[in-house]
Amino acid sequence: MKTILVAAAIVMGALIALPVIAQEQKAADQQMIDKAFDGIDTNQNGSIDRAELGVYLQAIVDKQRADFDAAFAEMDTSKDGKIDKEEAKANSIIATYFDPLDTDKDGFLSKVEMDAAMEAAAKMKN
Ligand SMILES: [Ca+2]
Ligand SMILES: [Ca+2]
Repeated sequence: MKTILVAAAIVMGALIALPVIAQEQKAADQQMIDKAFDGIDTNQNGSIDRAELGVYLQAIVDKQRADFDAAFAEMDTSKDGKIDKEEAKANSIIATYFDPLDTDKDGFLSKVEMDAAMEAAAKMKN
């Protein structure tokens, strides 16, 4: 189980970390931070409450999911909705952790298996 979680975290990182880091670097620009703050502070009262933060974090999760879906679709070159070992070769990390991620051992990584890996990795961060 622990191996699966570690593999999941690494795969997650491979799929979504790079764009997120790029965004954080851009956010270093003060203007971007102000803009982001205003974007989160939807009622424009100068502070961010729990509900506003919740909406913002949900948007990040949704974005990550969209990125994940896009990454999955890109890897699935045969468009059969699952990643086989040949397709996994496009990402050396996923290729390396293919077996632990293939929890039902059918020789394919389904979206459900990749989703489970993503959720396990998200939980591990908390
Ligand atoms: Ca496929
Ligand atoms: Ca499988």
